[in-house]
Amino acid sequence: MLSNQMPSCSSAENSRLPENQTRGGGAADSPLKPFDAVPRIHVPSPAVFADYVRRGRPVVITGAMDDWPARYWSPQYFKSAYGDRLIPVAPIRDRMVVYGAEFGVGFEQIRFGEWLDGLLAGAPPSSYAMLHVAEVLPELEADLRRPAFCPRAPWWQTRFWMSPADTGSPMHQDLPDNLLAQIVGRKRIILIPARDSWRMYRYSMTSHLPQYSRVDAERPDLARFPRFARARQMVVEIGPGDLLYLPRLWWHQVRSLDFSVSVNQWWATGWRYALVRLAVAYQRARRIRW
Ligand SMILES: O=C(O)CCC(=O)C(=O)O
Repeated sequence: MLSNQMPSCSSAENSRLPENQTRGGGAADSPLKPFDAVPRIHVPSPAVFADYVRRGRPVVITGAMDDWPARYWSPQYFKSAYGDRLIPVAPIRDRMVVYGAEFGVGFEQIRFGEWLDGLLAGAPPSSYAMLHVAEVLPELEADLRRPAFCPRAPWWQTRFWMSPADTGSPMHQDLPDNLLAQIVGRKRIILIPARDSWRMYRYSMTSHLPQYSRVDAERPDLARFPRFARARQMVVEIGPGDLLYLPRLWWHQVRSLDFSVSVNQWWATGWRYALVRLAVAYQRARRIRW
């Protein structure tokens, strides 16, 4: 059972697609209009990557994580190395992280070992482990690498995501640029460009979810959110060893198709660095957790 839930990094390699092919386009059961597919490229040069960033176009990068020690992570490893540590987890209801405008994402604290015990016994946990690496498990940084094609940035932040199979995280956007590294299992991501923000029915800026959408893109209620029907979407699937470049401000809703471990690296340069710092200060002042 466990091996089905937790493909090793290498055994799931065959879920990858050939270079330059994608699982782009609209989800089969979605009423939305697909537009371009997300390209897949092998490790780019800094100039090629900079062009994706400049144009704000998502891309899946293959072959860039081969030297990351993180590719050998497993639940057993986490249990023996960090089992006694307290980590934040977000409860799951109806296959989706619990969230609400009044409280944001409802985090709880649990011992990592306890969270993993259910998983190792074959009963998937009912929560999604998501944590800021520098604050909670800074040791994990040693297992990650900053890709050479990425720009030098004064601000980086790394977040760790460990989810049971078939868990969704809600549609939202982030200010920084993002590289989402898929380490174990597969994820399906619905992407919507920043220019369609006016079709996304954002929660109010005074809520605890100022960067979240009220739309569930997997089951959109078009009677309540009619503008969303014309939002352009891309759907991409990533598997172990894939790095998804997610341009700043692009909306994304994610579903873990398998037991899944990912890490994302956000970065900001230039004037956006100042903006991100302001946003972080705003979130801290209002105790917004995400
Ligand atoms: O993988 C997920 O569930 C969410 C990832 C995400 O929102 C992000 O990388 O910004």
